[in-house]
Amino acid sequence: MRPFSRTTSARRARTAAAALVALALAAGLGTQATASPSGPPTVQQWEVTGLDSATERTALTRTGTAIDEVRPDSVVITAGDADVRRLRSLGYELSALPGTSAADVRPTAPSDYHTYAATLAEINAVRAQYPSLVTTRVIGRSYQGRDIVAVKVSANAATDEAEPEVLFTHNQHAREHLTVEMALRTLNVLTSGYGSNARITQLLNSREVWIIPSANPDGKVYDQESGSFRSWRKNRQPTPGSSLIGTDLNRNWNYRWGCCGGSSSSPGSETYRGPSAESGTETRVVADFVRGRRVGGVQQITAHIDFHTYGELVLWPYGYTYNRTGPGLTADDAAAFEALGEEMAGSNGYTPQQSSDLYITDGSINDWLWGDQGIFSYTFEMYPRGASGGGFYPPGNVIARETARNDAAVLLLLEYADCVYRITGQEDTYC
Ligand code: LU0
Ligand code: CA
Ligand code: ZN
Repeated sequence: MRPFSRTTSARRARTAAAALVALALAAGLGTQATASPSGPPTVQQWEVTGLDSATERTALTRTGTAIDEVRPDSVVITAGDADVRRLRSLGYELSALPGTSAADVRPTAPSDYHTYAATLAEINAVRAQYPSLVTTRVIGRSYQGRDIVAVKVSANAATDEAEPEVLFTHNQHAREHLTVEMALRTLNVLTSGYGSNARITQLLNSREVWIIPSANPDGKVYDQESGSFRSWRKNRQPTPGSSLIGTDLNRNWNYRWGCCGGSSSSPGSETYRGPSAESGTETRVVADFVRGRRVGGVQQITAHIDFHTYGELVLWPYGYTYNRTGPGLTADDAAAFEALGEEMAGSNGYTPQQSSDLYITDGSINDWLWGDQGIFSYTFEMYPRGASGGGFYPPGNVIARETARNDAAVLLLLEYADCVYRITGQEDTYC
């Protein structure tokens, strides 16, 4: 039960205002639509109080709002002035979180994180140092023409050997820069460990690892390289027939796309799903790459993590339904997802849960990779746990610690990649 009656009245107000949601959607809620008549738009984080269940959080996302953080009785969102007015008119109660505007996060300098160019330079340097372990492939180009790179790490990397493959994707969301640092960390840990660490040596002798350090380079550059961060989430692709820019790549995948109220049809929304599945240039590039890893009709990639920030969570599918099982996701599959998810979370101290325990999402990468490709696909929401740790922009001095924190989980995933069902003792049935 909810402790305060004011939240009950807030809920009643929201119910009474439900018809206004359609209006809000038509208007296109989103941080780019925040021009204020009284001055320049202020985008910052707000706490929305009186929400304590996944269904209530999903109701909020149906207004086109992206949730940054889930708290026991509230959520945190990023919003501009117009968003705040609109949500208040719908009956939501919002209070500003001090220290979360773009000006406030300037102490976290954009230069604390690798730029996209610096990311590619580091990858090339590692490849030059370990030519037998590392190859790179430009799998396609972003909307604005930047290279989308997949880095392969394996013994005899230049040869496509018959070994289980593991995929790590990063930076679907532009402002989640810590995830790019995570990609570089994994690349460095694996290459430097080969030949010196017996476990890593054995894993690279028997697995092929693909790292896509940035699935959204245009968004990353836009967010990072203007001098201060812009809190940008989506890609930078204009929507046809609209002046608005950006598709939420993690609502654009082609599995139950737009099915279930877990994304927005409004181009201005932070969770805009795009005009069609895989309409996002970058979604299409990564999806084509994954489809290309089918050899003789068999998908070579068996396991995957999509890195995001923030919340310190390990999440698994489905996101489009609250149900634990669904079409193509049996009770045995769910048990394996949960067991491996919990073991990885045990190694990094994150909270393990089904993705929809937060709120419904549809068109997410996890749902497509599992539902369409049969890949055990997780999302890691990295550091921090909450806005007070810096939200999307934690200080640069936490990068080393918070990426190293996932080393063990990365190795666990590689270890189980030959047969994830081994974790529940069902290898004889499924592998
Ligand atoms: O896409 C998202 O909304 C993710 C969470 C889902 C994978 C369930 N959260 S994020 O956008 O804050 N990284
Ligand atoms: Ca190999
Ligand atoms: Zn994200």
